[in-house]
Amino acid sequence: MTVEGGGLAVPVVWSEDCLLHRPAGEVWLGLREDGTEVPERATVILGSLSAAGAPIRPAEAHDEAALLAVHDRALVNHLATIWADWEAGGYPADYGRDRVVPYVFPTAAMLAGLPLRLPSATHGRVGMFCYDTMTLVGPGSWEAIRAAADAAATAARLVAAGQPAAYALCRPPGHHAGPSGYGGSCYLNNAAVAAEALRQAGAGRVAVIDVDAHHGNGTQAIFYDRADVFYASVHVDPGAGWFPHYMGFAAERGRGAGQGANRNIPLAPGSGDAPWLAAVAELCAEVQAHGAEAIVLSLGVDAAAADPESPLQVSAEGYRAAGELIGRLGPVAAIQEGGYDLASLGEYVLAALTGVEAGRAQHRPAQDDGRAQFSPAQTVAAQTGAAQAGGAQTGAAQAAMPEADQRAGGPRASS
Ligand code: SP5
Ligand code: ZN
Repeated sequence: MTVEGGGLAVPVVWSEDCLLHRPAGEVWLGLREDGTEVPERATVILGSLSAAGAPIRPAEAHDEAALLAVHDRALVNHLATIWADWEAGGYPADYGRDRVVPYVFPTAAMLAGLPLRLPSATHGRVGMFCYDTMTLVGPGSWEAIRAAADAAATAARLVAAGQPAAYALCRPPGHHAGPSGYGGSCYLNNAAVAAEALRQAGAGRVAVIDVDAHHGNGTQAIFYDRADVFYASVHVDPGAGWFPHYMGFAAERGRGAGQGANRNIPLAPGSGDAPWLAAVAELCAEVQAHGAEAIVLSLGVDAAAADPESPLQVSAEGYRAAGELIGRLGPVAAIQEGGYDLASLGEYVLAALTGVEAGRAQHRPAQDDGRAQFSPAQTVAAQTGAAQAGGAQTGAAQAAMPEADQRAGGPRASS
């Protein structure tokens, strides 16, 4: 999987609409600051991958069903309509509030056992969906949120269609967005959309490996009760004082049918390549044992040494090595998450994808009959019987792929 001249062959799925989201800051500890989740992040990454020769593919429009597979309708409707409501309510023009920010949160402590009601006031309603003050909505936000999810679904489709790996340059990021709420600079969960798309395309079991510096609480929440999607994350220890503060602990191992299908490895602030790569290797071993047939890589590069949002100290070579370990597991849909140091962002993403590509070249599927894109990683899954179930689903999914193409080319559901 190399291009002439040795460049990066992994397709990069992209939409210019991802630049339309301009949060214009974040409110942190009561003060509005510039914020680090800026449009330039995407242009820097795109420039780096383009210069490396990667093919750029347009994000294909998907209908609402792709979003509703992992999110409540109430959240999707809120995100699709809140800016129009905010503007119609005169908040920007009459009150100087140029972005949507919540101020009241219906926490368990506030509700005290009473049922959650939808507030009549627009400014009262925001806190029902947005769980922090750092995740602002403005005029182009919904178009970008939607484009990022489309890019993720497109990357999953490319992988289901036989690409060894594909990368979605998603912005805004997604792994902090849960079934019914958003925060942490994330709105809809792009990685979850990709994982669900891979399941529906015939992968019997999928794993999300999350190497963003922060715990992906949203992705964990979406799949916490499910055995078919394993969530695995290495991140800075929330117990040491880091976002998202309330989850990401090692004791969180899944629930009900999903018991054992969730794995968190929190690291001490200051951790560098050695402990971080050891954690990635451990996550890979667990993903393999789970029998995942396809991998979603939540590729945040904010564990970079120079990143302003995290105290981890991982090098670009560390990210390359992680990508290689992950690429060996099976087909990879990589989804951009965080990463905020504009000077090194492009180098880190390129390093990670270069590693993924190298790992994919080393991958030897358990059974290679020339048609099955999805097959369980190694023999562990075969022992559990997952191999046969996955193989049977794969054939049907590939037969159905032209239909999926037609749907992807259809109009977006209007908001
Ligand atoms: C996707 C992702 O990486 N989201 C990161 C969310 C964590 N943001 C925490 C922000 C804390 C405030 N940052 C202040 C930086 C110094 N002004
Ligand atoms: Zn992050």
